[in-house]
Amino acid sequence: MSQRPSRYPNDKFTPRPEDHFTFGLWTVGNPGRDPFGHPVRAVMSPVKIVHELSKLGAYGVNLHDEDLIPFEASPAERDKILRDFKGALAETGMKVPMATTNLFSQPVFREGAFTSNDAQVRALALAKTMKSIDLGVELGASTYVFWGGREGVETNASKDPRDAVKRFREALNFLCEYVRDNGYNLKFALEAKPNEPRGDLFLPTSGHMLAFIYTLDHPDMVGLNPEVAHEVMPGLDFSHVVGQALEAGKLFHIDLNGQKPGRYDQDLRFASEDQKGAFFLVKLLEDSRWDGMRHFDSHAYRTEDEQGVWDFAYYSMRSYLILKEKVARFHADADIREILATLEKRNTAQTGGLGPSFKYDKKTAAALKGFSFDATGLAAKGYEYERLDQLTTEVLLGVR
Ligand code: GCO
Ligand code: MN
Ligand code: MN
Repeated sequence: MSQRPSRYPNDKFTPRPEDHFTFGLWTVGNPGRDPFGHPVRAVMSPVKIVHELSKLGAYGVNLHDEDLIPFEASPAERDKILRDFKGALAETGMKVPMATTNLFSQPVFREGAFTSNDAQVRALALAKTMKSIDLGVELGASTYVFWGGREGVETNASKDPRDAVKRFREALNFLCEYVRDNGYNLKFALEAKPNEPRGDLFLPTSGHMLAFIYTLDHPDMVGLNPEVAHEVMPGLDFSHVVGQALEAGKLFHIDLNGQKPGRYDQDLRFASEDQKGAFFLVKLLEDSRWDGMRHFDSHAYRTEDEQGVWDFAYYSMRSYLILKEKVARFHADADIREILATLEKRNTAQTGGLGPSFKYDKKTAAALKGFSFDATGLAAKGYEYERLDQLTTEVLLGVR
């Protein structure tokens, strides 16, 4: 890690490589193009991005094949780019924990990649992904993300959604075999999104993806890469999404950013929106001791120049660390602990000598059916969640 810019404070929220923060090359490299306007920032080379992020305390970068190697690059160009990039990694100690394929930018994928109605396009998507997997593995990646940007429709007249699911399954089964056959140490992480850039995308939420995973030939190799924005767009609670993924042992990767519900994918700086939601997310990741990368998939406002991009990156990491400290405060707060202890007493309460958890046998079933419950007494006592939430809010607002 080289010299941290003096613009940023050196305090307990200063990011360090051991915090395992990563950024996509495409995130800080985003030149500020949108559907209505041209780029507002110069294109930055991957080598420069690696050096700058290293100064800010990041652990590594993640990439699509085309973020590093242009689609039309000759073998000689590819070798040179790869040599320079590896040089920057070696110089800074930065890692590439995750790689993925761009199956959405090239016009040939306008109708889909793995789910395209054209079998030659599906073949091209497989070939491009295998080459991109080789590249990722060469750079040390152990997670491979699948985001189906063009795997969707504008009109259901064009495709039977059952065929889309079948084709996507066939592609993933094929690619799992490819990884096994080559002896790669690589797991797949599926990223859902409800819409954009297609009118509707197949397998639109992490819940859909999770159910789909268990229909694959090698479900153990495949997990999830949920993104804050993609689940907040349709109004879901992201912590519930991540909680289910964690509980199933399927949180293989995560895309952190900020988003207002019901809008296009805003890709805002992490914790710049819905700080309470971000707090509960950090709490979940930290409480579960999840050991994955804290990856940011977001970009700086289009209003920003290059300095604004580094501010965006630095503050993404800083906000995570501030929220992590708030989580520690939450756990240490005596009043919060008291409410949680009372809750835990209720959680372990016995019912006629049975409980607190229930496993079926005939005797237990008969005992529960015959027990005389005091439903009125049970209903009478409140849960103190107004106070619990206010205390949490006060921790977040900095007065506790
Ligand atoms: C998006 C997605 C992408 C993917 C990326 C990696 O909405 O554009 O979030 O940024 O995460 O392609 O697979
Ligand atoms: Mn996104
Ligand atoms: Mn993403």
